Amino acid sequence: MRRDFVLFVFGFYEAEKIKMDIHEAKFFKEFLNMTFLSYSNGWNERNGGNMSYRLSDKDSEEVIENFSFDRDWAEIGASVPGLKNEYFMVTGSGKYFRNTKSDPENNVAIIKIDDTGTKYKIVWGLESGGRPTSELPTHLMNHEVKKKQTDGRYRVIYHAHPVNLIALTYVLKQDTKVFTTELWDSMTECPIVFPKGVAVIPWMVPGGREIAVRTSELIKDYDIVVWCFHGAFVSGEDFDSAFGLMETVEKAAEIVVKVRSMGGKKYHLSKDDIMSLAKPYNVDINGDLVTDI
Ligand code: 2HA
Ligand code: ZN
Repeated sequence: MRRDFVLFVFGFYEAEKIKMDIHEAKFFKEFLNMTFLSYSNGWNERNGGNMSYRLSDKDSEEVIENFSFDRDWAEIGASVPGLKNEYFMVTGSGKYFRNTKSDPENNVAIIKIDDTGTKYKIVWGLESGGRPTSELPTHLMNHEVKKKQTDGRYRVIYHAHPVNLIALTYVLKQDTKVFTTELWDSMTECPIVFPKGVAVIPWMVPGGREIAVRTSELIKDYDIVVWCFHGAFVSGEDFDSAFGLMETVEKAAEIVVKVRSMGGKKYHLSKDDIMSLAKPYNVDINGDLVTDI
């Protein structure tokens, strides 16, 4: 009798422990903080940019009682079997990063992928209607690649329109080596923060499967892909690393813009200088990407 009572209380405690208002969940708060910070940095005008986070089992167990499963399944527009039954927090199509934090119910959603990896269902949010981001195919295809490649460590895909990086796509040769060398050679931290370099793809129509396929091919080897005349896609283990990468690349781009406005670089970090950072900082810098500029 006593033992039953203890088990009953313990069971009740366990049930209580997983019941959480979604607004209190760490991933939820971090997602909203990051979208607002990105907006505040001027990288997400109007409905520009989008973000997605793959929930861990612990995240979804904690907040599952906030979900409702009665909405219809919808087509993703891509096939991502490696993500079957996963939950994602995503920004809404046409919604503004400026508003996500103050009104998450109407600007973001949590979706569940079906067990074929071709459909999704909104289980939380977008209460006044709407769909997940127009870039959902790119987000999910990138997640599928990164989940597999990193054994599930990478959870964040983030797209923004950072000013200086976009500006550079009108001036620099639209080439992975040229961008990587220019940016590495603009601040010593750069080869350490993004040792794999920066991939560049020429202009393409956004929102479709074609750009999703091209980006997901490149995200295998690079954590950041620049979309010329448009913005950048970043992948990261968590919110801090994804945001930190965008922040560092954009700051490097700003330095390049300023230096060019002052007449251009008169001095450079040499390839040897760049490569000499690898050992003391224990990073694998891809020296093949350093080119003459
Ligand atoms: O969400 O940024 O690329 C609007 C966009 C599309
Ligand atoms: Zn965009």
